[in-house]
Amino acid sequence: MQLESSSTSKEQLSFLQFKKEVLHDYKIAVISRECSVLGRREVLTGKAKFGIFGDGKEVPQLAMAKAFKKGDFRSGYYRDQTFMLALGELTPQQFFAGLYAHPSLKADPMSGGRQMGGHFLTHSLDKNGDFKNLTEQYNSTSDISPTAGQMPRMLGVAYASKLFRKIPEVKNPKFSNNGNEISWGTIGNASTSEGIFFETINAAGVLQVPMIISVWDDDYGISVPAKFQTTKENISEILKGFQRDENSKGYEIFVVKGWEYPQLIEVYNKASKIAREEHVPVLIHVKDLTQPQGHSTSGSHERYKSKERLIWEKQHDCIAKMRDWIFEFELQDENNNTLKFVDSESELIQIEKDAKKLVSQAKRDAWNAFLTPIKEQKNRLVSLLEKLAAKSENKVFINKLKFELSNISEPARKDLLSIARKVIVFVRNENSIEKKQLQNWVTSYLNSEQSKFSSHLYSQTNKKVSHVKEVLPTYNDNAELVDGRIIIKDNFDTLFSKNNNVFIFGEDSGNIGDVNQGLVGLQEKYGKLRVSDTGIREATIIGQGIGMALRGLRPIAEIQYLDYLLYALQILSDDLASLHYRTVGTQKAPLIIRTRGHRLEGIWHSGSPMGAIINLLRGINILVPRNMTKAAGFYNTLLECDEPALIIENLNGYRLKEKLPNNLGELKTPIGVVETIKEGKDITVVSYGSTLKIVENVVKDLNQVDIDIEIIDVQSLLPFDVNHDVIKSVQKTNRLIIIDEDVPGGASAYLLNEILEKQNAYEYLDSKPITLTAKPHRPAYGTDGDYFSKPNAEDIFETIYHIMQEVNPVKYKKLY
Ligand SMILES: Cc1ncc(C[n+]2csc(CCOP(=O)(O)OP(=O)(O)O)c2C)c(N)n1
Ligand SMILES: [Mg+2]
Repeated sequence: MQLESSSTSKEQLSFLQFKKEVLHDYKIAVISRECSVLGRREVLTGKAKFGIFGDGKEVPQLAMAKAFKKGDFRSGYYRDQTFMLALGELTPQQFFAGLYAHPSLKADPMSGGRQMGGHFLTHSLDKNGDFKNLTEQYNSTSDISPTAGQMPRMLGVAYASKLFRKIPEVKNPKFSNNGNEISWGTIGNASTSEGIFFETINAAGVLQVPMIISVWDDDYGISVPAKFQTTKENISEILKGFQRDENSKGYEIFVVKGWEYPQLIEVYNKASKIAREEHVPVLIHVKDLTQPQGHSTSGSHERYKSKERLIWEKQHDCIAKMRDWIFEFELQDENNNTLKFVDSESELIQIEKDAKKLVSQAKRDAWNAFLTPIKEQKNRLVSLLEKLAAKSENKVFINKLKFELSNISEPARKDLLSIARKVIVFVRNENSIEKKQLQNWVTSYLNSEQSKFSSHLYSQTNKKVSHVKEVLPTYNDNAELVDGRIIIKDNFDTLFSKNNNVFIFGEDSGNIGDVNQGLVGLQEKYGKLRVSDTGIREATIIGQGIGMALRGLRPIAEIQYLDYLLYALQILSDDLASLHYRTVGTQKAPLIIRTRGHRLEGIWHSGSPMGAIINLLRGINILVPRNMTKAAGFYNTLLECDEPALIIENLNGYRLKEKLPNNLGELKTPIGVVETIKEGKDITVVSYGSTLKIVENVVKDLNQVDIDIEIIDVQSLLPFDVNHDVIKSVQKTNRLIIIDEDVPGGASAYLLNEILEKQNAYEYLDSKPITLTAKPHRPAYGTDGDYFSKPNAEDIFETIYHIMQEVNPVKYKKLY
């Protein structure tokens, strides 16, 4: 409904329609407010753990919902419940299910209880994990808690519209209608202080994409006022330089008060027209918003807001203002009749009463749905304990625990399991059917409930990485020896020609074909949108990829050097790595991140922070190919899968010679499978990436002193050795050394843990297992810096020799 229609609607009928819409909006607003009010109460009475609600931000969200079309996407934050309610993508009952953390997608479609309430999404995938028709539904990417964390992907979602519009071959009716879709963002005023906010704003201006970012400005970020958050205390004021004009492209910027319902509708209409039609980014600064109940349930704003401010907030509560506007609205029709939305206040009071009733019922329903299955289990358990106690010599103890359990009227799963598992300890020496029944109950309950909290870290569909079988490289008889970079480039060439949905982008990736020439000539061949340069902005390069992947494209985001991945680590960890898990497999972003690293020169060009990466990025496949043929094989594998991955190419491998395969684009490196690259009998050497070359180089020297090593290439850190091949080697050699360039206790410790604990290697070891790593500091510059910082050939030789020397000091004399 446009504002103009209100002032020009002379006909009774259209006025009636307008009135209906306004009153419906009002109803949504009060329902939303009531959810916040009761939600807070649920936390304060202990039914829910924490609550962060959308009160005080209701009215602008109604306006945003009106301009939001099917096919559009939202990337927002925890205040957006009204928007979701207005679209019909959230019901009050689901709102409460989220608050109670009901671990079921049916009850809580927003995350199956995994996320704190207030984190919203829509489901992009069907039961098989395939994309639904995203143009026929409202879409919301899945929220994350870190402030401004929604920004990078918002860019990618918007950028996808540009690609869908500009590249005819990419058109796909399931994903886009000529790129008409808008990426709608919301963010709190204080969160605009984050670096990734500014990085995203700049990138969207450069890329000219249909992104509308609304800043919900309530002058505070928890207790910290705008004065400490934003220069001039005014985000639209300081972003004025982004405003487009006749000479240069940029943003359209609107400022509007958060309680002016008709103006908000007008602004949102204008904004959506600009973004949708012209692909111009828009900033809407929504001011004068309030926090009727304070920031969240963990504190009260009376502690830090002045009396005057609190009074002002009461007076400017957007719902109260909307109510006044509805109540006072009058229009003369052509016959001089006065048209009003309501004839008396009682109509509004009725709406408010109905809303309260509805929300209260929804809350009760959600709580009952949450509690009933646990209570049923509780009753079963109580009866099992009763029976067991009757037979047990530990009757007194069991009865005490049973009594404790009976008294918990609203139990959690934890209460049940804690008590049952304690009882098992009491009856450990007993033998009875009742004990067996209790044991069965514990294992089956643990079994059935654990997956509710732990499933979907990776794909569970037939597109998971483990489903792709290895395809070995094949060679012509007279296969050429070429630089590794040629192999990677020719492989990309084949991939781009085979699949129009594949894109690659990063710093220097386009025009010069990346800093190591792995993409040379490909921009010319496939165009500036398929192979493109980006600004220096690692976090939003990743966000660009996440957003594109969420919309069905197959992006490869390039981070120039591994060391610079750290700028993107937050978004990789918080957003990409957790995406499939936190959405319980209802969204996927099979983004491939390409980077290069390990051995080079200097503190910021030769890092290998693999421990940090594998620990922060569970949910992403972490691959460390030893050469470019292996790397090419990983890209080919991944493009058949629906999981995200990071591929770290060897920086020093681009100029090393490899035989040119004749099945580029087809060869596939399996993921999660190690490779034995040299057999030997004395010791198993596990390594990966650049270090492997050095290990290979000491083989001869070790042979000369009669040490025969077996070398295993890890290839894939996450997942690692799914077939447990390393243990087969250790069973033979009875000795193990793990070598990498990470710090002590980094990825080598992870590998040791996997091999010792998961594969039970300790049973077969005759020598202490050793990790040989870099020094704990960053690698110093230059040849000697490298030599003294990272494991070198002599270190490797001597460490292995030393292990053998301990085994047989007669044969292997001490070196020092
Ligand atoms: C990276 C990060 N830092 C800190 C927090 C803790 N935190 C949660 S909300 C919030 C304030 C956000 O204020 P604003 O962006 O204005 O949004 P509002 O809650 O006022 O709507 C803070 C500091 C967080 N979630 N993430
Ligand atoms: Mg704020």
